[in-house]
Amino acid sequence: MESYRGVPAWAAALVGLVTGAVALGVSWLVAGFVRASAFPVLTVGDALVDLSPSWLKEWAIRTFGEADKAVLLSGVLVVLAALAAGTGILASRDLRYGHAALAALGAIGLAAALTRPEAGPADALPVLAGVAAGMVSLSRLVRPRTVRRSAASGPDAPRPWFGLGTETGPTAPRSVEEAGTEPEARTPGGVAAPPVMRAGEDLRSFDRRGLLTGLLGGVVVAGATGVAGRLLSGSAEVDAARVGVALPPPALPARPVPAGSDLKIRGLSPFFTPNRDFYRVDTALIVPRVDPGDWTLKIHGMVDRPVELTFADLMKRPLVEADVTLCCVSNEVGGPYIGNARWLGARLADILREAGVHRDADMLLSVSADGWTCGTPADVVMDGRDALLAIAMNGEALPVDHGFPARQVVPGLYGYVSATKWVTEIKVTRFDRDEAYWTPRGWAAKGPIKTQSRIDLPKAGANLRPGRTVIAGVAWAQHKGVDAVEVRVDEGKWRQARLAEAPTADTWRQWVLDDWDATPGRHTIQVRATDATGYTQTSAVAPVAPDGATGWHTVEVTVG
Ligand SMILES: Nc1nc2c(c(=O)[nH]1)N[C@H]1C(S)=C(S)[C@@H](COP(=O)(O)O)O[C@H]1N2
Ligand SMILES: [Mo]
Repeated sequence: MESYRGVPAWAAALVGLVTGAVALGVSWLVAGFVRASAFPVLTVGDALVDLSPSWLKEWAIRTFGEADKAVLLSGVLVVLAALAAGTGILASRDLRYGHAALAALGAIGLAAALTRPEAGPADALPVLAGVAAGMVSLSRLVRPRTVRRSAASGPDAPRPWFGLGTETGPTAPRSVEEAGTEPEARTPGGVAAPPVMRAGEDLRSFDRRGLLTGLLGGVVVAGATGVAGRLLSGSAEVDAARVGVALPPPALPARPVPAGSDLKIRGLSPFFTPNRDFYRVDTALIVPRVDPGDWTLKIHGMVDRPVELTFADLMKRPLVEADVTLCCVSNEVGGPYIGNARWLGARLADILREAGVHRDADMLLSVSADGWTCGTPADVVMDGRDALLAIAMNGEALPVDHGFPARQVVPGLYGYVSATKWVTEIKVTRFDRDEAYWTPRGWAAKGPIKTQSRIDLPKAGANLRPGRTVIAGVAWAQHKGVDAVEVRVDEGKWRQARLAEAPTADTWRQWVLDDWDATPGRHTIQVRATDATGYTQTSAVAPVAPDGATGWHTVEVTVG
């Protein structure tokens, strides 16, 4: 095999990158037809999330917070870019090596696409189309060609060149050919021409203009397919459908929020968390876009009468409004993964009763449109609390990020065992027969929320002026209720904070201590809550896994 060392590595790498972009553009376009989340970058990212050990996931959440997905996807793209550049370099040696590299990448993509829990055979199409497009792009950009040489150029020899076009086309390597024979012709008016190749050298040369044209063509293909894919993925339609949802009035409005539930202190979490500020935790790299017109909820398993509800059915049911504070089991002590909202939805217990749940069933295994699963204790959902199949959040249809068109909300349980977003299925079953997504990954099968409290003010590390200083925060013990919050400074005496009102035991309560006299120096502020069962938060520090963190939130400040 002839060596093409003369092709600069940067050009070969560029060819590889553009080929990668063409492959991804075409595969994104096809994913637009099949299913947006079948896009290989996403399926590979999803597979990495599934394959990574719990400690790595926890580290990623701790380190990157809600940016963890963006970081993961950027990582996948950077690695892909490096592999694409390498593919270009291989292809500049021998096109077959390049094709083999693309096929190997395609195999990884196929494995990722077809092992997704929600995958069907059609999920192979975006990868196959992308690999095919990449191969075409690579063959067109790296094409060993036989160019007849004039006598001055030496013996006929096959030689490679980069670039699109045909031998007689506008980008054919005329300059190389002609340069070898009559360089003057390429130098009109005696102006210095770009460096020309000499006979013998041109064997290892490439055509810059052809390369540029080819690369531009590739970029245009990648861009056009990318845009078309975005339009096809249907996100615009779902957004429109969401805006078009006319929320029915609640049959059972929420308990009036007592005056004084929100102390309106600057820097303190407001009683209701606005939707745009509400934390988001899920395994979806791009959120499922579910058209309410196509949505159904199937209830099956250990029931007398399986049920299938449409969105219209759901909207016709008597809807209950409830204020519920949702929080995540992976919230560290003092962490941000908690928010309070007004939800509107149908009572899950009523729907389940209509289906006729068998006596020996104890688990509701809910499934979301992207295949994520969640196991909720049936007795908790049936015990009369406001366990909802929710369609609205703070007065608007659920935001897509928060589960549009429908999600579960169960007061008192961490989100991973209760709050399935984009829910499409509830299988009535038993904990000793079925396992939900997080259980084999090191998290407890059941996850009642632990009583907790957080200092919002002053912020950790704050520099404060001496004198009277407000200490304030939130405390929660969903479905039990918070009875007391105590604060201490520098391990001194615990002092009772003033508690704000709360409409029910299902929301957090704000608290404030507004007469701390801050003296110059460094100080440590701690908080602990007592719930309505009489339990006071333990000082023992437990990590978030397997069933939620414990310990007192502690904040250090400097006064000076
Ligand atoms: N479909 C789906 N629903 C899900 C999850 C998920 O990964 N996928 N994560 C759960 C977890 S761990 C939490 S804490 C809540 C968070 O809900 P939010 O993103 O609306 O705040 O959603 C729950 N519902
Ligand atoms: Mo969570």
